[in-house]
Amino acid sequence: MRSLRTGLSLAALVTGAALLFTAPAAHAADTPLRDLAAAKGKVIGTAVTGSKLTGTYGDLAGGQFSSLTPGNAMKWGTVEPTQSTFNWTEADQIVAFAQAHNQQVRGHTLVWHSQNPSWLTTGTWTSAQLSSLLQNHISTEVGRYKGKIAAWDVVNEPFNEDGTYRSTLWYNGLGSDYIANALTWAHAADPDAKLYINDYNVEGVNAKSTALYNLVKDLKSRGVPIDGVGLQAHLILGQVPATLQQNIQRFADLGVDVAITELDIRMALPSDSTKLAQQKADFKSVVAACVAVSRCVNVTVWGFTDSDSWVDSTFPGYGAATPYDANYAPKPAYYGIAEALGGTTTTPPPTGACTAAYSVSSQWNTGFTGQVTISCSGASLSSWQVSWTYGAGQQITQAWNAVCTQSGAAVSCANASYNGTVADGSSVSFGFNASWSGSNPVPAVTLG
Ligand code: 9MR
Repeated sequence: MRSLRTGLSLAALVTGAALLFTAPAAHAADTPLRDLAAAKGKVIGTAVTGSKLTGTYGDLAGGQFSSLTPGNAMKWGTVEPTQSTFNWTEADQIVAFAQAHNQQVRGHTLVWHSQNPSWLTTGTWTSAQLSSLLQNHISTEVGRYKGKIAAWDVVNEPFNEDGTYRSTLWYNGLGSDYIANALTWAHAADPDAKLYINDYNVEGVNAKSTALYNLVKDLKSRGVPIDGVGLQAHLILGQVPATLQQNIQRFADLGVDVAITELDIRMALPSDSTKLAQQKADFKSVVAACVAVSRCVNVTVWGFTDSDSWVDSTFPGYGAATPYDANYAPKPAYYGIAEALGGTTTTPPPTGACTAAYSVSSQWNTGFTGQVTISCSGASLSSWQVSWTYGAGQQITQAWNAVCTQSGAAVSCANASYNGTVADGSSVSFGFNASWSGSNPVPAVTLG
């Protein structure tokens, strides 16, 4: 590392940048998803985190979506961390935000095996006590938000993959009728709310979705208040079940609504333009399947930005599962949703960009060390070449991590054998030493 001999601070050294191709800026002119959905008679939702509902996150959550689902704020462990001590702060905040933005709220979730308070899960309860705890919980929470919740995920994830009932606090303590009772208690507390059973891996026709189908059929025949099924749709890139629409239709034919409640489509990281294009096709086909069935009423994404997704921490090496990137730029997936909702994309979907930035990192009386960084976002490169023209007689004397040639004032640097690949979301740098005299202006660089 060379020291600075001129007394110039690093901050005073200038940086030049050249764009290979640029992504269109924000698509303010595009019709919001919520308006497209409304024109199709659908609701489009997102899970949200209450503390983030300001700034760009708030603008997008309020402007693009017609329904909000609290990602965690209404779960039992959140609202009653200590028995009889309630914390409704985040839930209230999300409901107020939704009302201010003319949005529905999907309540999530009343009866689950996960995210329960420890006082509940570690306690020893008789069946009668457990039943009464559950009834009180449902009456209290549903009652608090009576008239403000369009739909409740009353029961969450009751089944195993083979269609048997999951062994949980509720099933083990109360038998399978905990489901019918929970629905009945919720209906008593808010007769206008639509009541759902919600599960994952029930998107296609399979043993688990068939168990859900049989349960709904049985509940309907017994007069239990069940209005809909939630298909969570935590999907993997390229694996939208071929039977999705058929499955939605069979529930609709039973006489219940269907909602896609937690849609995300994860990919192995890093993302690249091929994967993002596949993800667009996948989002589009899921939304299109819902659009095709009139009783499919809502598609909700489980977080709308890659910066607010459960995927990355739960599935190491996977991510990029939502329609907006971590900087709130719409990804191709966003346009897949828009197109399935009948939107015509007036601005082309962003193709991403790779850029090259030239900087001088140290300079002394006769020479300097420079660096060029090639960065890709929403795009990738398998080889690269960066060129520029020096304006004041500078002369490259040595380069590393690139093969550089200089002819007169024209410099051209190509990747070395080992660093031609620049993956989406990553960068590659090379460096050089050069001589200068008089002045050392920063050239414009071209990446090609
Ligand atoms: O998004 C939720 C995440 O923040 C929590 O850590 C996680 C804990 O299980 O729950 C996530 O939401 C889940 C939802 O409530 C039910 N279906 C699966 C979702 C993803 O885990």
